[in-house]
Amino acid sequence: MSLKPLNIQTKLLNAPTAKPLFPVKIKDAKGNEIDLANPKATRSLLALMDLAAVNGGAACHWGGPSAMTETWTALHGIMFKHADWYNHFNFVNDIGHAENGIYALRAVLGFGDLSIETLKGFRSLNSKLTGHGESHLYPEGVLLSNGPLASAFPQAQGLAVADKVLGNQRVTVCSLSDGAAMEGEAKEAMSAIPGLAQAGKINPFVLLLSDNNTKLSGRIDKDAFSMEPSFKAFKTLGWKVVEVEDAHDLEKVYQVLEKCIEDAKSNAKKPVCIWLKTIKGYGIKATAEATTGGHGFPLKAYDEKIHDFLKELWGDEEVPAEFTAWANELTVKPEKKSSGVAKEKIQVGISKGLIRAVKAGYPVFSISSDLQGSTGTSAFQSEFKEHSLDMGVAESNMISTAIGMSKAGFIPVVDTFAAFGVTKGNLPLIMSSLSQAPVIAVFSHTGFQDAADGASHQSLTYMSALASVPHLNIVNLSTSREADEYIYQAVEKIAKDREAGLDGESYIFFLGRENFVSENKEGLDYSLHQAQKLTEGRDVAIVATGSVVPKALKAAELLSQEGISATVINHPFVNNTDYTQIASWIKNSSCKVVTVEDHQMIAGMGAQLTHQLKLLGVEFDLISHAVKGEFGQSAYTADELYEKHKLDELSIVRSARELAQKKTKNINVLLGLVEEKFGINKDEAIKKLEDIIHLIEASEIKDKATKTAGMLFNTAHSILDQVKSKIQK
Ligand SMILES: Cc1ncc(C[n+]2csc(CCOP(=O)(O)OP(=O)(O)O)c2C)c(N)n1
Repeated sequence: MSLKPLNIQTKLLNAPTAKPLFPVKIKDAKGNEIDLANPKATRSLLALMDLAAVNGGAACHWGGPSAMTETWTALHGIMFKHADWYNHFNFVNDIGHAENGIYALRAVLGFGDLSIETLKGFRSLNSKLTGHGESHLYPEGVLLSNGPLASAFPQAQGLAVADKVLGNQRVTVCSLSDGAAMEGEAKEAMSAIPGLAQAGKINPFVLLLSDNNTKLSGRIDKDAFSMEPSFKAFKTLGWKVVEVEDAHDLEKVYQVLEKCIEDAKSNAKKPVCIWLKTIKGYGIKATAEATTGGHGFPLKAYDEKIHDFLKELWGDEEVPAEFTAWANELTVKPEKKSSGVAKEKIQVGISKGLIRAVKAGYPVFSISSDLQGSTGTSAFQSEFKEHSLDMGVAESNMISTAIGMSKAGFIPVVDTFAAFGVTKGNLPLIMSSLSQAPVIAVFSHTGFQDAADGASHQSLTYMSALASVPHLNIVNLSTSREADEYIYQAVEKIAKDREAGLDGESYIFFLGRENFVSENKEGLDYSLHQAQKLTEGRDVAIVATGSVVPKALKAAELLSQEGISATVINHPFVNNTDYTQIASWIKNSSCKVVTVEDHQMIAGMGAQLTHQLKLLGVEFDLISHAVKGEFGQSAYTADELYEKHKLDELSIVRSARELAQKKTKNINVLLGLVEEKFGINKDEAIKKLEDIIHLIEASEIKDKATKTAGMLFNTAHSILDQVKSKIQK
C-alpha cells in the first residue's frame, strides 16, 4: 500500500529575493562571484540585540553564535538560492543557544520581517524571537524547536527518513556543537544515521559539527575529557568526514559546504560530517581567548563599551551608521530603581550546606554537567576539587554515574537545570531508587525563572515528572537558608539511613534563578518534611511552593490592607510532607485555600496537596493558580510571565478575596468549620448541625404561633368592639 503523509503546508517563508543589506563578495569553487551576508554586520546585530535584551534584564548568548556565523552565512547563501529553499533543504539547528545568530544573519539577508526593528524585541515577551528557536511561536523561521542540546539533531534524522520514504530529493543539514555531541542522544544519532544510510533508509544528510573545544563553563578537554576520539570515530561509523581547519574563512567554508552537499546528494549512503574548527566568541579578542568563549554576552546593561565592541568587529572599516545609532540608543541609562530589600541567589545556600556536610565528615561528591556555575554547586567544587567530577554536557550519564558512586557508599550530588534534569534524568532517577542508590540532585531554573531562555528551558513539569517516583523526595526551595538547611539534613539523613542498613531516599532540590530574600521570616522551623507557616490569618490560606512563595507573601500583605487575614504556607516538601499539619492550618483559615505554583496545574503541587487533604477528610473551598496547559516563552524577567499566567500577587489577591468574601456553598466545608470551631469529630458536628436545625424549627413554630395568636387576639378585639357598639345603639 502506498504511504501518503498528511497534507501539511509548510509555514516557513520563502528566501529573500534582494541582495543582502550588508553584502560581502566571495568566489565559489568555479570562480563565480557570490554576494553573502557580511559576517561583521551579523555579529554587530548580534551584539546589539543582545545588549537590548540585557538592558531589559535578560541574559544572552554571544560566543556560540559567533562561532557559527561564517558557516551559517555560507549555508544560507547556498540554501537561499532557491526561493522555496525548504523544498530542497531541511535545515535543523541543534545549537539552540546560538539561534540569535540565525536571527541576526537573516535580518542582514532581509528574510521575512526581520530587521533592526524586529531584532530590538529579541527575548522580550512580545517577540517571536525567543531565546532559543521556537517553532510554536515562530514557525515562519524555525522548523524544529531547539534549546536542549542534542534534541534537534536526532529529530533531523526523522525528517531525512521521511524524505526517503516519500522519495523527496531534499537534503537534511543539521548544525551541532561539540558540547551537544557529548549527549547520549547525539551519540545514538551519530551511529544510526550512517547505519540507516548504508541500509538505504535515509535521505542525504550533512552534519555541520562545530568543534571549538569549549562548552559553557570552560574547555571541554581540560574540564571533562577530549572529544577528539569521538569525532575521529565518525569515519569508522560510516560518515564521510571533511575537516575545515579554519571555519571563519567564509569563502573556504562556502566552497566546502557546496561540495559536501553535492556529494551527499550524489551518494546518500554516505552522510557527510563537516568537522569545522570554530572559535567561540570569534570577532572579539577577549571572548575568543576566554576559556568560556564569552558564552554569555560579555557587556553589562547600557554599557558604553558597545561602541568599542562594534569598532573591534569592523576593524579598519567604518562602523555602519545604523549600528552606531542603535548603540547610542542602547547606552541611554534610565534612572536606577532599588527595591531596598537585600536579596541573593538560593544557589548560595546549596554550596554552603554541602561544604558544611563535608566538613562534618560526610562523603559528598559533586558531579556536574556544565551548569555548576548556575545551579549553585561551583563554590563547593572550588573548595573540594577532589570531591568533584565534570561529565561534560551529559545529564543522563551524570545521574547514572552518581548511582554507581552512591552504591559504593558516597553521597553524590548532581546538578543541572530542571528542564534537563527531570527529562534526561527521569529514567536514571527511577533506577536510582530501584537500585537502593539514593542521590541528591540540584535542579535549578525551575518554571518561569529561566525567563529569557524561553519555553524549552522553562520546566513546567518538574514536580509532576518526579513526584511519583518511589523513595524520592521533592524539595522546592524559596530561600538560600532553606537550601543550606535542607541539603545538609538530606545528606545527614541519607548517611544515617544507609549506615543503619536502610535503603535511604533521594532528595531532589528545585530552585529558581533570580534573587530572593535569604530567609522568609526569622525563627522558622527547618525540619525536613515540614511545611512552614509564614503568616497567620483566619480568612484564607495561601499555599505556595518554591519561587512563587514571595508572591504569596506579598499578596497576604496586600490583603491585610483590606482587612482580610491570610495564612501563608510555604510548602517545600511537595510529595512527602506532614499533611496533617497543613490540614490544621487550613482549617484555622476558614477552610478556604488558594494554591500557587510555577508549574502546570495538572499533577502539580496543588493537585498533589489537595488530593492528600481530601484523603485526610479535610473539606475546603479552592482556587488554584498554576499554568493551564501552555508552554512558556521568552521574557526579560520571570515577573512578566508570572503576570501573564496569573501567578502574580494581584491575581492571588483577587482569588483570596473572592474566597474570603464568599459564603461557602459546600456543606462539607461547613461541617469542617463546625468541627474546627467546637473541637469535635465529624459525627458530632453533624449532630450539632441537626440540633441547630431543630432549634431553628422550634423557634420558627413559636414565631408562627405568636403571630397567629396575635391575629386571633386582634380579631377577637374587633368582634368585641362591634358587639359593644351594637349593644350601645
Ligand atoms: C541538554 C542541555 N544541557 C545543558 C544545556 C545548557 N547549555 C547551553 S549551551 C551549553 C554548552 C555550550 O557548549 P557547546 O554545546 O559546545 O556550544 P558552543 O560552545 O560551541 O557554543 C550548555 C551546557 C542545554 N542547553 N541543553
